[in-house]
Amino acid sequence: MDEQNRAMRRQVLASLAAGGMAAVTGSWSGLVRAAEAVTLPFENGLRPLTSDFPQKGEMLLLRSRPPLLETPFDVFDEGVFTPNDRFFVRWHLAGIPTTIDARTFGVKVHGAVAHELDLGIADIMNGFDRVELAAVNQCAGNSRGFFKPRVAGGEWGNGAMGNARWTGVRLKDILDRAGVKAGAVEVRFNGLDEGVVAATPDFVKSLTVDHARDGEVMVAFGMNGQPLPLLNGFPLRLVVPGWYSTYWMKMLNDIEVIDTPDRNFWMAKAYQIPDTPHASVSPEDKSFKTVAINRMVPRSFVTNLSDGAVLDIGVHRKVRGIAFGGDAGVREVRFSSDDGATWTTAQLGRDFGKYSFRRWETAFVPRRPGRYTLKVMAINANGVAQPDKPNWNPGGYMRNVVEAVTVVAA
Ligand SMILES: Nc1nc2c(c(=O)[nH]1)N[C@H]1C(S)=C(S)[C@@H](COP(=O)(O)O)O[C@H]1N2
Ligand SMILES: [Mo]
Repeated sequence: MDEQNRAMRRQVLASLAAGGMAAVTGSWSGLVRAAEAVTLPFENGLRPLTSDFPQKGEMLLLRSRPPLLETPFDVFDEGVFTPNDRFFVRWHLAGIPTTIDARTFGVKVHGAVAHELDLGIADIMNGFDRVELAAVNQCAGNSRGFFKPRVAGGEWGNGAMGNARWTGVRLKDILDRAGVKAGAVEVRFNGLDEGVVAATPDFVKSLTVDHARDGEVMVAFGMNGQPLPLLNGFPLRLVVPGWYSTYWMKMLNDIEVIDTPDRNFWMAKAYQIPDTPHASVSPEDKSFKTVAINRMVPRSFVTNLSDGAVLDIGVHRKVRGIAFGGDAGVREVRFSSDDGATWTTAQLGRDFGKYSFRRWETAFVPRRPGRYTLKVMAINANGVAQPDKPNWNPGGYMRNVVEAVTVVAA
């Protein structure tokens, strides 16, 4: 990041700390104008494009209330950091505040602690060490639309993910100030959003005390050098590097240390995956052990070519894309131009840290006319590779497969 960017970031964050910046936006429940649409490559894949949501540019609309907005895939070709105004949005409950006053907003830390805390934004920004980390935020249901047989749930393409530089403070430091009592087992997080009918279970998520205190989990107020957009959790959100974003609580206003494991709906019933390799089962299988979804796995994508692209015979083509290692760095990205029969190692771009997207690039020269199936596979620092065959589970979680793009040389 250059000096000018740093200076801008300091200014923006300073004005947030001084309470000089409140997210005040209109409501977005009005009519969404859809001038154009995109068709994702699966059944019922037609998605209107909308620019009608506050602080958001053009996004694919899955649902408006509560909002589900997907990042158009070409955004991922533009760089490893996903711009805030194109970053995907996912909420479970329709009662989302449209105005937040940064001067009065506070986070409570309570439960099995020695001292309860009530921290304002300025307390968080000025009272603890600041940390910055690049990390991928990916919905557990990213790419669910590709599941065959189809499953219930938001039919995302591959754009329910994004990578940002998060600025904030360590959750560990906040918990240490409160003093976690011996015998505490988990830390539960809640945000300002709520259901519109009383029967809807409030969206709360928990991490073990050890995870919460690992020094990496962070309470973030900055995203790519700016305050968080309202729909991405202004003014504070949890960042849980390497874990699916269901744990990345937005509009975080409550941290409760608990001394029994959290059995609430969102931990014990929702977001359960089969306890099997790749969280995969066969659709006929009805009895399998489940666990709460947790660490991410490696993925990689071609970003500058899409299905059906026509290439010139004998002409050198750059093929590039993004990869991420999940809960570890990217060790290697492999590329194949013959449907996986032979592989070469792609060149990796700059390393922004093990939780970030990483650029990869390679060259490809189609020698004969015809169709070519290009494939890309990431292997992370723990040696975990993407599977050849897509996984399947009834929740449509953790979609993973070596991705393929079919191009034609003519
Ligand atoms: N308060 C709150 N935080 C939340 C959620 C929510 O519904 N409410 N959804 C979670 C899920 S499932 C996802 S995928 C991410 C989405 O983060 P984003 O909207 O910033 O992309 O937020 C997480 N944090
Ligand atoms: Mo999600």
